[in-house]
Amino acid sequence: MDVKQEEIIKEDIFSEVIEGLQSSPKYLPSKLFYDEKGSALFDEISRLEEYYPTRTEIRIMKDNIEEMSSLLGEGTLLIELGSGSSIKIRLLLDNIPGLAGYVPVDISAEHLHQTVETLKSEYPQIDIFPLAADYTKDFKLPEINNPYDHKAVYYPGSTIGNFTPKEAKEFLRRISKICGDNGGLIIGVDLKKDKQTLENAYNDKEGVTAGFNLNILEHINNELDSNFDIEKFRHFSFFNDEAGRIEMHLISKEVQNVRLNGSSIHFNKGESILTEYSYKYTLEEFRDLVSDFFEVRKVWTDKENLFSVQYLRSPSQTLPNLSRPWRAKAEGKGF
Ligand code: AVI
Repeated sequence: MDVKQEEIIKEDIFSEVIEGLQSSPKYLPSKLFYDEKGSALFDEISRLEEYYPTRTEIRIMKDNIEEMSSLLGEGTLLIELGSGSSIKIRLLLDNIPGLAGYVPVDISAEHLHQTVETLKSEYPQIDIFPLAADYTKDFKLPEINNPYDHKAVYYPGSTIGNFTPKEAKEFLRRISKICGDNGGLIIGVDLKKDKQTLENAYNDKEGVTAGFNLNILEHINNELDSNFDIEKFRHFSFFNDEAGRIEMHLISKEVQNVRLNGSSIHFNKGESILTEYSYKYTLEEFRDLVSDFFEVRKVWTDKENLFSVQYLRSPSQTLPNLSRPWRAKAEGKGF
């Protein structure tokens, strides 16, 4: 991605910041969590005792990788949204037969570059077509000069839960277009469970999630002309039963005014900034959510039904491509 494109992505995000902080109630886009420090904090979260999703999803992937890979099948062009989920993507790269190529899509050009460099040295036989883009908006795939049979989008981590159901449907609509006929989606979906387990996962004892939440303000300070004092905010998160979601907020500890790009944002004591929703679904709720765009072909879960990995297919199926041009390419490379 060139410098200009990167600037456009930044400008888009920061106009969302200004809009969110001038709204009532206030909110911030959760993609702003992921600057360098925020990404490192998220890695830390994913190793916490209380945060069950990452390790459970990895367990489900490991236990079922053969079946997943054979369902995806030969000639797959694998597109990962939010690249570099390390162990998980490696399981797919290692196991999908005759993979036609891998397209990591990430909003951070720098993160993408690092991931691609590492993966290229580990998987010299796989063609990688990186795309720096904000996948929450419309995006176009890069030119793929490899023959392939079908596309499979990989969207792990239950990041779908960070969209509202309405946004999730809009996202699924766009992804189903990218998948096209014969395409599929492998998606991680966190499941509804007892409230205590859910709330513990977003209120860990060590305060890593609190630091992750507060870092969004530091990130804004680093990128915009603003003077948030993170000492004057506190982390608050809870499971909203009625809406079926975890909500993360930052609460202003006092009355204060914060400078933001030439204007002043006023906070009352106790006023909140909503920073994230994390929706949790039952399997039925999720099937309904996707039903306009995908059929749920297979659901894998762990023993305790904490998390699921699901294989969704575009409903309109065409006949398999019998000439299999991707195969010669894969075989030529000694797959
Ligand atoms: C990335 N996403 C799926 C995480 C979640 O669980 O919703 C982000 C997160 N927020 C707090 N902890 C983790």
